[in-house]
Amino acid sequence: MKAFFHRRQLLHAPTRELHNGGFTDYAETPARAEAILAAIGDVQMPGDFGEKPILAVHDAGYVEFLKTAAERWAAAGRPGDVTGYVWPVVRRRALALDRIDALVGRYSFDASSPITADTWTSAYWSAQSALAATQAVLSGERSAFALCRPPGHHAGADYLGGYCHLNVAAIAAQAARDAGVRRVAILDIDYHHGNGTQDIFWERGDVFYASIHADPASDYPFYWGHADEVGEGNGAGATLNLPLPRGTGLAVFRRTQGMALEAIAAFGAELLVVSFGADTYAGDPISSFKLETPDYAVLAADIAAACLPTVIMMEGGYAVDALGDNVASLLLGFAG
Ligand code: OKP
Ligand code: ZN
Repeated sequence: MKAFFHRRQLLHAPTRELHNGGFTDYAETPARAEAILAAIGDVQMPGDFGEKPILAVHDAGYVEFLKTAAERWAAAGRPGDVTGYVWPVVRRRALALDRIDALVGRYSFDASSPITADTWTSAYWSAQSALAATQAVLSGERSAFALCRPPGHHAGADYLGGYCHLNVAAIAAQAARDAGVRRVAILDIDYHHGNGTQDIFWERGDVFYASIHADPASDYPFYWGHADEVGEGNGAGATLNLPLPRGTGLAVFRRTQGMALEAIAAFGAELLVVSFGADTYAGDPISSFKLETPDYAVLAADIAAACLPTVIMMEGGYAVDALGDNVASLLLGFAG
C-alpha cells in the first residue's frame, strides 16, 4: 500500500500538556511518527496541494490564527508554547478579538494541545499527506495510507483540541467530494470520539460519519459521541455513534465495527476514509480498550471486505514501542 509522509510533520513538538491536574510530557510526540516509519518502510513525500483543500473545510480566521498564534504569544512576552486558559462557553455574539489569550480560547476546546512556532507547518504537511493518499485512491489505487501527524479528528472547522489542528479525515473526504465522488463515508476507529469530524459533517447528507469509541460518559472528549447524536437537517441519520465500555476487546469491537460497515454500505458510500487510532491497544498509556497487535489485522481484513476505495489516516496511538507493529498489522491485514 502506498504511504505518504513529510519530514516537516516532525517539527511540531510541544514540551508538555496539562493532564489530570498536572503537567506531563506531551503524548503526541514526533517519536510516534518515527516508530511508524521504522515499521512500515517505504513512504513517499506528498505533493503540495496548497491551502485550498484545507480552506474547503476550515474557517479562514482559524487558519490565520494557527499561522500567527506563536508570534502573537512571543510578542506578548510569554514563555513556552501557546496555551489557553479562558474559553467562551456561551458565544452570544461575534467579537473582534485581538489578545492572544482571547483568540486561543475562541479557537480551541481544551488545554491539552499547546501551539508552537512549528505547529502550522506540521499540520499543513499532515493535511498534504492526507490529500496525497486521497489523490492516489482517486487515481485508482485500491487503498493508501497517510501517516498523519499531528492527527486530525478532534479538530473542527474553527477549533483545535485533542492534539489535532487540521481535520485530515474531513479534508480528505471533502477533497473526494470535490473530485466528484458523490457519497463518502468516514469510519473512525480511534479510541476517542472524533468530535471535530462529527461537527464538520453534522448537517451534511453526503458524508457519513461512523465512530466506535470509548463511551464519552467515562472518556474524553465527554461532550460528544453519545449514541443519541445522529446529525441534523440534511445530515439527520448520517452520523452513527457506537460508544463502548472501557475494557472492550476484539470480539465486541469487531462486532461493532461490523455494524458500522453495514451502515456505511446501506448509505451507499463510494469511497471510505478510515480514521485509525492505535490507542485501542491494550498497552496504550492514556486509553482503556484491550486490543492486541494481531487484532488490527483482523479488523483491517473486515474493512477491506467492504470493497471500497479506502484512504487510511493515522490518528492516535501512544504506546510508542508497540505503535509501529500495530500500524504494520493493520496495513498488512488490509492488504490480505
Ligand atoms: C487524541 B486522539 C486525559 C487527557 C486527554 C487528550 C486526548 C487526545 C486524544 N486526562 N488528553 O484521539 O488520540
Ligand atoms: Zn485517540
